[in-house]
Amino acid sequence: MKKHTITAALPYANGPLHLGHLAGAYLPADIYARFLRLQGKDVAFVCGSDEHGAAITIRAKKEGRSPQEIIDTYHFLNKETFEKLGISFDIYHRTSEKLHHETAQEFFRFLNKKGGEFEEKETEQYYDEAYKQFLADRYITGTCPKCGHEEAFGDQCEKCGSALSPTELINPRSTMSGNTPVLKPTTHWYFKLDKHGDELREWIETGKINGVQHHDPESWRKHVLGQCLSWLDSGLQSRAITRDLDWGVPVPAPGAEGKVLYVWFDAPIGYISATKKWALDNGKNWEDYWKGDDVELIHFIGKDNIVFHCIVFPAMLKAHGEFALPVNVPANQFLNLEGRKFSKSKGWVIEQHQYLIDFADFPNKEDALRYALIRTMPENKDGDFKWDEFVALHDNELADNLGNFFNRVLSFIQKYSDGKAPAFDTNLTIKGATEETSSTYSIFCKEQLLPLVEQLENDILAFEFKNAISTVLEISRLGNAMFQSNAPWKTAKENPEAAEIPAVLALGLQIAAVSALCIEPFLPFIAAKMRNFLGLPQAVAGAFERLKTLLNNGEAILPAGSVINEPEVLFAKIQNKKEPRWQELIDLQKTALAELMKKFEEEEKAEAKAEEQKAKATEQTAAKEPIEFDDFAKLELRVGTVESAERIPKKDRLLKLSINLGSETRTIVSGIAEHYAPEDLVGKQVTVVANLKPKKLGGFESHGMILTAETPEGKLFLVQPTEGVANGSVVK
Ligand code: B3M
Ligand code: ZN
Repeated sequence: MKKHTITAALPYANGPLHLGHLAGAYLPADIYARFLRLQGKDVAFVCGSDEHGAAITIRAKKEGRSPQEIIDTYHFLNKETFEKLGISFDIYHRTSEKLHHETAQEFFRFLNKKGGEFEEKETEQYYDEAYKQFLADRYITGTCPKCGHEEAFGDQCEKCGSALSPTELINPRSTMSGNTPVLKPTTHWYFKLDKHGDELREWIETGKINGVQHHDPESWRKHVLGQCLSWLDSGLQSRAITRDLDWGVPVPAPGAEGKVLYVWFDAPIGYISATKKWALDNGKNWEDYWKGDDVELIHFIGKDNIVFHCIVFPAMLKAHGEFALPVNVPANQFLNLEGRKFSKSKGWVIEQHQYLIDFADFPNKEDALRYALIRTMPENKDGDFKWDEFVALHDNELADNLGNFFNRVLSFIQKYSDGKAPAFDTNLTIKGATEETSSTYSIFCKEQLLPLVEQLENDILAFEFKNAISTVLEISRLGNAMFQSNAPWKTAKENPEAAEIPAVLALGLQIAAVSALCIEPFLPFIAAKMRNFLGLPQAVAGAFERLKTLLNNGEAILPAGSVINEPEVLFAKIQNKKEPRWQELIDLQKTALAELMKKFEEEEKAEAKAEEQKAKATEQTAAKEPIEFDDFAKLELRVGTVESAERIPKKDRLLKLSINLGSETRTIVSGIAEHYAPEDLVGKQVTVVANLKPKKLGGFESHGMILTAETPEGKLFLVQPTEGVANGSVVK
């Protein structure tokens, strides 16, 4: 039997996670894992904390705590929050565990011994003499050579996004001591990634491994393939996989004292050690989930981790030789918050644990969030989380569609069927979703419900979760429409004994039970509630396959006589006049963000202005190249008098001037509106460049320009003759 190994990126245990992380990797992975379990598949869904690397030590230093304290805090916070949100990991492991250290060291030892995969190289790296320590890339800041940003890191400039190496930084500084670091030689192990370039290309482009079909490359997301190919095209190079650091997995090799494995070498091995621990605790064999042809490995990640999961880790697995490669890496793009990138440092963020605190007594808070995130999931392009949309999705789709349908069916069962699943005439024809369509119960199940259920299955297996959840809502919409066209409440008034009534109720109940099961991978909390109301046990492995069989045979999920519970409202609307506090809660969130946004806009304006002034100052001081007299003589400068001046609507900087040049009057558009009022200009003499080619400015043709002197602060003054001279006089 196939083994499905599903991994979700191991988050650094250096802080709480936000909604972008949830929508990016954990929620899609959870939907997929839950669905596969419903299909009865053998699944290992593994994750855990990434507890090494500079992300942790920097945070520790900043807070004056030990790395151990940091990882303990955030490992448990993240683990609990995932549980509360229903992310159904089979294990949430930690890379600080002994088992992980051993697993990563064993992997390293194996490749080191194998030969041909690693090389030792001596290079010069930055060293902080005060701290007697080599500096990880993140410990060095300096000026970005690409954009001039003064706080760029040794591995990346966060302003312009360029990938950097520490020696490219201008004015490098150590974040430890603040001093300029010195270059010192050190030896490291490098993984010869380039050696695997051709195999990786074959695997990515054709989905084949050594000529044998492994997966269908068409099933991979375009943006993932695109990133992989651009990496391969730019040529692979060997990569250092060790670091001079005292936090991490010690390098198991002679002469490697004081060195640890690079965090991106040990972290993906964390998937393997997590599987080992889970297997150990559950009487399984971990190798079944990682080695051999029966393994279906899938990595759920955000797009910033693509290269490590599609190039580096597969190359490591391939180099080792015994491991299976992923059959897909359905990386998501990024989620924004109200149109802006999440930024923890700026406070533009909704942390997942904070959401649970803020909405503590909001009913269905977990599923309301899951639903909004699934509907805006950044599968193929960036998504946007907006509070107004959160409300609309909850009220208009969950409450009005799914909740309303479910409630309707269950209240009718109470009212017209004594709280029990009705017995009915299976040969009876009832109306379908429209007045014009009609069928028997079993035909409806087979021809209307089953195709939707199969559609849902295809969508999930193709990692199209947004489409998949729409299909579930399509099922309840169908149920609502079927009820509406049959109108059993009307029939009950006209003919309470009509055989259509139990038949319609039975079909409604069937659709309600189908939606309860189909919604489970997405909204597990509400699914559990729905099953409780229906008196169904919680969904078990293989329930989905059983559902398909029942629908195909036109059999009822709830046989006649099954006791159905009194319904309660599944989703209380947020926009609800009688209970305004939910909307108030949302408004609080919106106000906080709006205030932040205002602050950002002001800061950005001030920044732009400062930059403009800086640019001007450089322009002022920069001397221009010497020119020949002939160059100057090409200018025709003349004195003129401003006869009229007016503002140009919507052009704050421009004035339209009429200037008398003696023999003619010209229209000149000038950028001095912020320095002179129109009325102050009329009658003034100015110096005009009279032989400039006409140019369109602010919607008017400008025939020349007037000369001004600009101070370093950016103020403009007219250049005028001190005494009145005849208009048209030549300036030389
Ligand atoms: N910890 C980076 C991240 O959290 C890294 C992922 C490791 S997955 C093996 O985005
Ligand atoms: Zn930059």
